[in-house]
Amino acid sequence: MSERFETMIDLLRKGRAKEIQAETRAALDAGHTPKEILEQALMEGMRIVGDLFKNNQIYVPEMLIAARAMNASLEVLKPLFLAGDVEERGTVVLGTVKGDLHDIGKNLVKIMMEGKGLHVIDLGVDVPAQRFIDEARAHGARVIALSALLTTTMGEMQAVVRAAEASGSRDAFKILIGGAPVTEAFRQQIGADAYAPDATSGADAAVAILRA
Ligand code: B1M
Repeated sequence: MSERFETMIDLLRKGRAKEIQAETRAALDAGHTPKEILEQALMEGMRIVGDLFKNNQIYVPEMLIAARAMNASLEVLKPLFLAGDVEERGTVVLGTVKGDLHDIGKNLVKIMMEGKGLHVIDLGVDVPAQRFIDEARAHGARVIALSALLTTTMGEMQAVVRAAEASGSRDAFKILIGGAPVTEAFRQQIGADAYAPDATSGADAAVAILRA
């Protein structure tokens, strides 16, 4: 790994938002692509932060400041993932499910979807099942995209499938799910329509649904 990415991971771990922004710009100037910076510095850094937390070497406040630093770096990268004149391809309602406050993966999914010309209604975090259905109806969205990072909240994805069924509008939407604990087997188990392992394939899956 490059020395610069090691420095960025260290800054992420320490939650140094301003400094990591400057390093992000410096990495771009040095010729690193946004994708390399995202995957090799930011996501690798968050993986390390997660491992430190699991091993009780850091606690929630440190995870929180690392997340803030990641968001600061993403602010620099975001415009570079957005394409210029893309034709609008349809609307997606996106959010992190009820009980879950993790939003970095969701924010990445949003960036990648917008980069592919999708109009994204971002409902934020801790979103109750019925709200996804209400907002999708209100905005004429054909895709409901759900993120969950906790094994204790991924069950909420099934609550969204059930809410769509109960509202009599299950066929009006395709439900796309993703997040670290989520798998294709889980998708099948809860009767969602699509699963994506990362933000880019999440955006591709939504485009494919809206094109069909
Ligand atoms: Co939390 N946390 N956290 N946390 N946190 C994890 C997820 C954990 C794995 C850490 C660990 O123990 N190793 C663990 C979950 C264990 C489990 O359930 N199996 C955990 C825990 C336990 C908790 C708390 C319960 C801790 C506590 O309070 N005791 C608590 C829960 C709060 C709540 O949500 N109710 C908590 C809190 C927090 C913070 C608030 C401090 C902070 C989040 C801040 C924020 O998001 N604004 C935080 C953080 C930062 C993490 C880690 C370190 C990093 C998560 C992250 O942003 N990763 C995380 C450890 C880890 O992930 N290794 C951890 C980077 C991000 C780009 O990846 O979100 O996975 P990710 O997104 C990926 C894919 O999953 C996918 O695309 C992205 C890549 O391209 N993806 C989708 C995501 N959504 C998608 C949707 C799609 C498609 C793909 O389609 C719709």
